[in-house]
Amino acid sequence: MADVRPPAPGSVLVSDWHRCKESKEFFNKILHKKMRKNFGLLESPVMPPQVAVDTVHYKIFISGKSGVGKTALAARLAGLSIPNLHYETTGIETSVVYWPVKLKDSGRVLFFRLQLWDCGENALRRFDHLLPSCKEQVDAVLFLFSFTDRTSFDDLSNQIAKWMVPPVSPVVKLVVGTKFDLFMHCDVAERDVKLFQERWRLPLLRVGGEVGDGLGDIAPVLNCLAEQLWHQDCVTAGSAGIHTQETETLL
Ligand SMILES: Nc1nc2c(ncn2[C@@H]2O[C@H](COP(=O)(O)OP(=O)(O)OP(=O)(O)O)[C@@H](O)[C@H]2O)c(=O)[nH]1
Ligand SMILES: [Mg+2]
Repeated sequence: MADVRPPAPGSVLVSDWHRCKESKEFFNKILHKKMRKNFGLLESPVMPPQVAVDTVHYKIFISGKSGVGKTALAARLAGLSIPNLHYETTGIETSVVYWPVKLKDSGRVLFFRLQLWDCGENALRRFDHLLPSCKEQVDAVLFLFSFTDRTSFDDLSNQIAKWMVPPVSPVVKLVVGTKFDLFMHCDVAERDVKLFQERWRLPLLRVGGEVGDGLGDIAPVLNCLAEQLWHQDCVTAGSAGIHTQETETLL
């Protein structure tokens, strides 16, 4: 099946829902003393029984050359601090991020459970068995480049093209430019980013800087990812009303 075209931003989910008062009771479940709660593999947010919320599960692979900021992005999305030094990831590390969203059409609230797969680029090259397990049943790929490393940007097309070859089943593709805070060392011109976007027509987000204690800096990435994933599932299921993960409903 061909890849699903990304929906227009804000057309599937309520944008900036984390800023609405009514979302507080849901976002409070992923926070503890204003910091992000860390969820182990078997843990999940618990809502009171009268507020039953379904959880939908996805596997996300973070791709990009060594030092581009894959581990840092996984930490940022999970609300953890980012190590200042580059410690090469020696294998696969997974982390779980929960993110509540509100569907625009039905007003239904869902928890997205995103399992992030971060694999060190040098480990991927060294051990042939790692990439197949990262790719297995993956729902989305985040293609990373660094604004301070031109070669990481130039290599993007190559990376994306590899995921376009059939029989790869449809996966959501998102491009993330890291180290946007290091503008003094910026090596990728805005003009080139525009040309890239015109060619690939993929959502492109920019991240950088210290991890803030609010949700504001990660909300654009997580909302964009959740929106694409939900849309892809609806299109794959053949009808916006029938969702493939309906059977996993947790009541
Ligand atoms: N200023 C700034 N530094 C960043 C950012 N993202 C990552 N870094 C730094 O870049 C370095 C490398 O980041 P990592 O996340 O470890 O790189 P990686 O892609 O996981 O690399 P491998 O595990 O070797 O494949 C670290 O020193 C981070 O602190 C960012 O957005 N801004
Ligand atoms: Mg790493």
